[in-house]
Amino acid sequence: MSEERGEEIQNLSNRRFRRRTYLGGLGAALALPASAALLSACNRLSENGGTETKVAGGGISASAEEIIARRKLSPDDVTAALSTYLPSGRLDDYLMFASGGQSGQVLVIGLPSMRLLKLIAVFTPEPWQGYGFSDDTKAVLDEGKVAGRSITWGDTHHPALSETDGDYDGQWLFINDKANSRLAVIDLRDFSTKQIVKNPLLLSNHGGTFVTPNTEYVLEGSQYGVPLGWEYAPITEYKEKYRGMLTCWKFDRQRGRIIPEESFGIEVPPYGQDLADAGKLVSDGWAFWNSFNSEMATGGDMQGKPPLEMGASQRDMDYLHVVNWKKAVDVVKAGKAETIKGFKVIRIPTAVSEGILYLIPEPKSPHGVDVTPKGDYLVVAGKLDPHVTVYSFAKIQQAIQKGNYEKDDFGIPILPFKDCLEAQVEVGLGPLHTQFDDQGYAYTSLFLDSAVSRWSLGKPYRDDGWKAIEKVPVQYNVGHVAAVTGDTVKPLGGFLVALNKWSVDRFANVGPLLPQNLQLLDIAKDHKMRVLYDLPIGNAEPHYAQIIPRERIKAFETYPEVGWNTITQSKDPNGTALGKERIARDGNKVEIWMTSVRSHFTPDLIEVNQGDHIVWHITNTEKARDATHGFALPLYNINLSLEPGKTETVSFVADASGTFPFYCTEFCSALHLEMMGYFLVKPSS
Ligand code: K7E
Ligand code: CUA
Repeated sequence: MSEERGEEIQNLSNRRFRRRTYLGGLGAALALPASAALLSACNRLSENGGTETKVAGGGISASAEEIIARRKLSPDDVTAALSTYLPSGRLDDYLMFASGGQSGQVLVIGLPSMRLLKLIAVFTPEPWQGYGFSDDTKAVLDEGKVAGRSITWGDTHHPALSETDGDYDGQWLFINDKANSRLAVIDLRDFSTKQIVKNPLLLSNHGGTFVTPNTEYVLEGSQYGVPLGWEYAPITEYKEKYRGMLTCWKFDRQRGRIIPEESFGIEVPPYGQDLADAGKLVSDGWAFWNSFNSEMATGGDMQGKPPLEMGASQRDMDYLHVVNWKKAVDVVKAGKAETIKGFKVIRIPTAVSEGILYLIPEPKSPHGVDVTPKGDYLVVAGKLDPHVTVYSFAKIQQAIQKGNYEKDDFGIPILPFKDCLEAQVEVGLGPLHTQFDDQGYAYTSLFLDSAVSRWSLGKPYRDDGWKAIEKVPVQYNVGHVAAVTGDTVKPLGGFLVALNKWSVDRFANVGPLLPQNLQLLDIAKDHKMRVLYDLPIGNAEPHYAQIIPRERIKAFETYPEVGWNTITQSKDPNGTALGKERIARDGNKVEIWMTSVRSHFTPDLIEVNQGDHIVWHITNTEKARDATHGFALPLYNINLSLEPGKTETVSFVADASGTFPFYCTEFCSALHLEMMGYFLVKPSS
């Protein structure tokens, strides 16, 4: 923009500002509890010429106080804005990976700005990334087929960043699909999905994905019991035939893949296993799952039985499942697992006799279980109990040693509740999930109260003991909360995000299906908690999220070499250098090695015969950051994303004759519109 033109716009906007009524400015603002520093800053600004401030270049712009007055901002609003605003070009300090709920995706959000940076396609085809259009990404989605059927969505709940020594290392991300009991592996070098695994014995999961402290295993717990392998069984045989399963998926960091052959499940009763967490430090080697239907209710509301949710809430206690996964690994290695439909499973009697599985009563219908940063306590939040219940890992171990326990109907030891209990803290109504900070505080979401509770952990975290400190309302009905590295051995505190289920009146009316509301909270130690920012999510319901310092992510800026295969993360044999483009025919197979570079595809004219099998490789030979091209082919439903260096292959039968202009879908250059070509398919008769 020229200086002259800039000044013109500046003057125009000044005229507009002058026409507005000044609303009383700081006088009004001062009456409210105010940040003195902010107000004096505002005052300093306004001393510089009353309500208007000179800006460089001679123009006049609105003063901070004028904007505050015009926009009717309270001092709290202003400090909130100052806490989250990022000038253009400045980077967020943290990245939040949030589940994308029913979209089957993962959302990447910058903090503190709360800007959406990316959607990572996982269980759902996604055109911008060309995900589910190229041969390789179709193959990833096909790994998620269930009994041969393509599933075109996922219900993602719990993202898990890979960990080293119990802390996020920024290398991998895992996420579950609750709807079909699947897991995905995302490589954070390029933020894209590399693998989907289908649990061969289950149809729903929930307590996953959670990783062990060095990402040896990715844990996945079933939710709704089925006969393992989900074959038909009458509901009257629920107790005999239906089961849950806790699956330990082996992750091979070198290969960047889950290895199903080295993975296994632990059979458990059909108690409706829920959320989970892996032990760490002192509790490394153990994992914990809640359950909410130890009643084994099966519904039948139209057959004169209590509705399922009532049946599932009859007892005062459900069971926390305490699992020694390290011992389970040894038991599988010793050949003591059975194989069901090709998958290794430790049966309940073996799990009991080997000391792998214990139960502890926990208050009615719990939801979250979260391990404290030192691995020494487990925090269980019961939806129908206003307390969080804190178990001591040391006491659990003592109770196991002591050995005089009752057993459930399946012969599983039940450790006495009182023997394992450390504390109960009344935090409020409907506690669900808990995170931690660097001050020895815990933060629990309160679904029914629509609030977040801050409470203090007892020793060795804080001397003030186990007690509730304060509550801050959120809008509304919070599910999970996520604090910066808030479930690791080194929580950093500072910020917390409340992932709210309902937004009701927070946003402009966009019809009966409302966005979710992700709220950023300031949880710094020196003042009360406060809500800073509302981020509407308008494409699905996020559940859990994890927040990692930005600098721990070492993603590629462009692919390392031209001709890169993003699934193998190595050179693609069909990567094509400039000048090496060609078209080869072998019978009715036509193979094309194409390049893209600003602003052309080579070749840009391709003629084939109707019925030919086309194998089309495209290499983006660009080396400049952000020089992405797209590739769209009409009728054939093809859209690729070609980031700098990437090679993609798409295969199809040219079964429709016609004249097909293909083109670049990214506005990549001044001659972007000219970046096209013709694919001519000559009719066979
Ligand atoms: Cu509470 Cu699936 Cu973690 Cu939703 S779950 S909130
Ligand atoms: Cu390449 Cu537009």
